[in-house]
Amino acid sequence: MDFFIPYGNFPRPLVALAGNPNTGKSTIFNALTGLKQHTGNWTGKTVTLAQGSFFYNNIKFCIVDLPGTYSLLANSPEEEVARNFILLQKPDVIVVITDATCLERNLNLVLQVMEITDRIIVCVNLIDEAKKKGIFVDESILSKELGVPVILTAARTGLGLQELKEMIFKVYSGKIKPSPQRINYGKEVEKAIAELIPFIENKFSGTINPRWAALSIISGDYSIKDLEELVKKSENNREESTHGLFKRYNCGENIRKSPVHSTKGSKI
Ligand SMILES: Nc1nc2c(ncn2[C@@H]2O[C@H](COP(=O)(O)OP(=O)(O)OP(=O)(O)O)[C@@H](O)[C@H]2O)c(=O)[nH]1
Ligand SMILES: [Mg+2]
Repeated sequence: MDFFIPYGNFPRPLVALAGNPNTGKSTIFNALTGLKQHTGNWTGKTVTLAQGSFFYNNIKFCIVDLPGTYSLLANSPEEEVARNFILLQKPDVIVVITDATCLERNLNLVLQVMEITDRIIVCVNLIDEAKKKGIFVDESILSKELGVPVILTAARTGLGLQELKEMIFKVYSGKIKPSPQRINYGKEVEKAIAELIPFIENKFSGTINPRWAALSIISGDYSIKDLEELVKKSENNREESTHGLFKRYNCGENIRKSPVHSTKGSKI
């Protein structure tokens, strides 16, 4: 197993595993690659990434296990590494691993990744644990609501992992083209985004997703190098940014309501 920092050249096709902490990313990584990565949690560990590979249809996919993050807002070294990897390495496929027992909480990251890339698969893991709690996720409704493929897995027993590999291949090869539902942040914010995009395109000339960068600026995240220069453009939009983030959260809640059923009526 190799450890490395997230900059440099990676073999292609490149697959990234993203997700909230403790959703089973490393378990899935190990199962797909046959590697034995330590899956424990401990604080203060250096942010390193595990790289491995798997074959599907005679194609060797390089796969990277990103650190667990709740968002891509670069609030911590983990978030910064995950965000920079997704933005700069532009993986061919990003699998966002979510926890079926608390899907709503996980959708925030899913929606953020959907703002950066189209090549996304949502993996709803821990369905065995969810079942025990009487929670069932309808993958076809969730997939329709999000506009991206959804695969249910129980990584510990290997359930759904073959389907996951097949879906990675289909998204990579273009057999399936996800079309993520992008949040409409409302007139004011969308206007601010539209005004910022030309400046971002001019500055970064296609290296990062301009809509995502515009949203970051409006949300007050200036951590990407050189974004500061664009900040002045968004000075008038601070108030709307809070509104936009609020809407993002609410969207997660709405999606959660339809495809997730709890037979016990418990709060998910
Ligand atoms: N029951 C059950 N347990 C699982 C499943 N997937 C992972 N686990 C367990 O959940 C725990 C966390 O799994 P990890 O693979 O370490 O999760 P992670 O997302 O890599 O965690 P971080 O790297 O800390 O973000 C481990 O004890 C796994 O054995 C699953 O589908 N079902
Ligand atoms: Mg892990």
